[in-house]
Amino acid sequence: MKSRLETLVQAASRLETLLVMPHHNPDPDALASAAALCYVLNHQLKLAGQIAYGGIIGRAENKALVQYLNQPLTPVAELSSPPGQPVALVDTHPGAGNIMLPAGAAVILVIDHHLPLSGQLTAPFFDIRPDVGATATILVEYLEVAGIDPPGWLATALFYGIKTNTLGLGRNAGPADAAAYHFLQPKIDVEALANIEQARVPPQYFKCFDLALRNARIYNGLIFSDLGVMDYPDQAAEIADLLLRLERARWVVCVGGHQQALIVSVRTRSRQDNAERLAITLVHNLGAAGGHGTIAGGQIPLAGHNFNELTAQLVQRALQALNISPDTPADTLF
Ligand SMILES: [Mn+2]
Repeated sequence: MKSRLETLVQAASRLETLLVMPHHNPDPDALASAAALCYVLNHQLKLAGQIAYGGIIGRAENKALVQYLNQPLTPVAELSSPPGQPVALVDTHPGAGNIMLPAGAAVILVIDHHLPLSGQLTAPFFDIRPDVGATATILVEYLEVAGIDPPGWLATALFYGIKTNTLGLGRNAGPADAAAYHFLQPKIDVEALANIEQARVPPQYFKCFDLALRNARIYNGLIFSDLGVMDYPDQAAEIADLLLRLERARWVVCVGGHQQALIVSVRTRSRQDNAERLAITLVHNLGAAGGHGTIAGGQIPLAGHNFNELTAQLVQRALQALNISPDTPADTLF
């Protein structure tokens, strides 16, 4: 770990600026990891990283986290990055399908826990560990080895990142995640965390739930739900997590439109199943997907597609991939 820190510091040592980018529509793990990387580099090199993100931060908890971080986050669209702008990617990697780099950007650092699907990474520094449940876990190791005692806000954000990504260490988590979680726990701001987790939501939030539950169709162990047009892209994942609790559920696929894309979220209950593989099969030839263990997601550009036909096609693809007869009658929730 010490040599990894040295290599990281070395790779960033001559930079004057650094754009730190989490993936599109960043989640708490991506946001906390971006903030932590800035903190480490500022501590080690006095390098002031700028965090920039694409997509939107829509989920109420994530908005509350951003407010709590009190750290400027710039939408990519508002950037004017010079050619050759050095970029660090966190919780994603080049070619992942959930990151759009500014034109001419040069990826210098990559820290992620998603396994690259194809090709070799050529960044000067990369630390990719598919065996950990959250990128925040990796950043905690850098803080520890650098001898940094994280301030309460950073500990809280990283803790929340690990907590949400692993459902409190219960999903896709390993020993490194547990160690990071317990390292952070005494340092967190308990009240702030409770406020983030219980963030207030607008009435539309429940409207989306209502639609998702009415639209849920159950085919043996697969639940498929079409959320229609969503207020923010994370809604598909949020509802997929909820539906996965249904007694009969082994797989959940939720789809919903946001801006010009169909967002696809995939969940499975079984550690033997591979959510990423199903997500990739679903979007094959249509869009991009990625994931980690039992959770995955993807998106399909809607241009040139009829929303309902596309959704029907995804149902057929899911049934075929899961060896469920296409003639299986669909049940409803109630
Ligand atoms: Mn993430």
